[in-house]
Amino acid sequence: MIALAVCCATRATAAKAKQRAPAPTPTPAAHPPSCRQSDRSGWCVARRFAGTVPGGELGFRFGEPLDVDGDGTADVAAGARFTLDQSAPQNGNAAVWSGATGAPLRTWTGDLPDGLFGHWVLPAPDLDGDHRADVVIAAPTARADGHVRGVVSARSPATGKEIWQRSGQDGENLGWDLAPAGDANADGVPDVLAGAPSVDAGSVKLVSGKDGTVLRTYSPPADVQSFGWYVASVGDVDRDGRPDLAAGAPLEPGIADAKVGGAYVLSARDGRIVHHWQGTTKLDGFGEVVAALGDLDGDAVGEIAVSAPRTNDQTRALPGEVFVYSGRTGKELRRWTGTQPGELFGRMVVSAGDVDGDRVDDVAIGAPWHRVGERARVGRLELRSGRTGKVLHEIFGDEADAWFGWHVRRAPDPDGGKRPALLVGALRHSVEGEPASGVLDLLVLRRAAPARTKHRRSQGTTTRGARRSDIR
Ligand SMILES: [Ca+2]
Ligand SMILES: [Ca+2]
Ligand SMILES: [Ca+2]
Ligand SMILES: [Ca+2]
Repeated sequence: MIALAVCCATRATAAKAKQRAPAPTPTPAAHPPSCRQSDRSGWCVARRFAGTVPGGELGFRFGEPLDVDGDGTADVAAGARFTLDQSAPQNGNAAVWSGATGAPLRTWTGDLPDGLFGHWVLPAPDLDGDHRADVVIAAPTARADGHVRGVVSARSPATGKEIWQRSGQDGENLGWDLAPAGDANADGVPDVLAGAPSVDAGSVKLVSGKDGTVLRTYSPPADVQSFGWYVASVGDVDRDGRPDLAAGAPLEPGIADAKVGGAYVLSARDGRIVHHWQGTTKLDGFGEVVAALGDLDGDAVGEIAVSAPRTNDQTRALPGEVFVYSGRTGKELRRWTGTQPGELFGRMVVSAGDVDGDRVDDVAIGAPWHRVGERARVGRLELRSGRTGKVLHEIFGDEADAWFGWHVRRAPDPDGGKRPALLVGALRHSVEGEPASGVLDLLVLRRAAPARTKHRRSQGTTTRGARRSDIR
């Protein structure tokens, strides 16, 4: 209501103000302008990738763009998991668009009824040896041998062909979440973490990027349910030289069996639990998203974010929270709360890279149900300084029921420079009047020209050994 009042007061007086005050007033809660239509500093939309399936919800989960066609510009891949095909429901589709031109490069149609093909579309560095990036696509409710198992497949955008396919175990929903794992088995091909949260405690599989073989299964010792709902590779927290992994278990029972949710960091080497955190109430949704952050406190180990978006709060009275824990000690370093009840703050959290240029990685947090005036579920993205925890930027969606900020990933500067860039999904944005088609906006931050140029030796995003006193 406050935003609306400010908005309308500004508009009502705009005609009078125009003549005596030529400087434009920034519109509250506005979506960034197109980079082509504005040369002002701040965030602008370099390109919008629009879903083509009415109700398809493009971009439920997507990865960082990579160059699939070898033109030197990273390309965007995402799926619409609710696509109807041949009158069978929710077959889904997945597509790759040229980052340079916006043209579609490749589209795959799911052929597994109710499979939710395209639920996750993860670009991966070259898997089949043709020196071009490929994609890994999840259909987590797909059936195989008559059972719901989940199917994950790798495909080449260059040829369209399937490189490998992997089915999960009976009922486990393999591929509910995906994350890059780096080259874990040192065979020269990058591997993938795939969550399978729906059987027993739930698990995370390390899947070979070369042939889809399950190299290792990670699971907690207790039956916490839903482990692997969300997964992230988190860098080497136990300092044994190998990157480790984090996983969320948002239905984990706590005291009196209330599903308070949990989150874990496991050693990649032996599956040992390095850290375990729990939510406090069954409303939390604690562990729905976990993320690897940069080293925010200067102890040379990256931190872990865990969100509690309050998804289960049917009264929509709670705004959601994001917790930042020390990767080294597991201690809570920061706790951030949303700005509006029911906005699902933390339904997405991810490292945003160094947005403000202070060499410490910053954090992007989505609140896809944020209301703007009378418009419900417009969505909001909040950028927080990794160094100070302060809000650096707020970016809003541009229509009601857009769900802007549902999913977010870093992206390379589309012009090949070093500007911060983010790929932000608005899951239920309309396209040409068709609701819930979904769009992805590639946002770029243009900085004001600096008053003077400082010589900078390092492009690193961490400041080693510099403990920051503002962190608890
Ligand atoms: Ca390209
Ligand atoms: Ca390839
Ligand atoms: Ca640290
Ligand atoms: Ca920063």
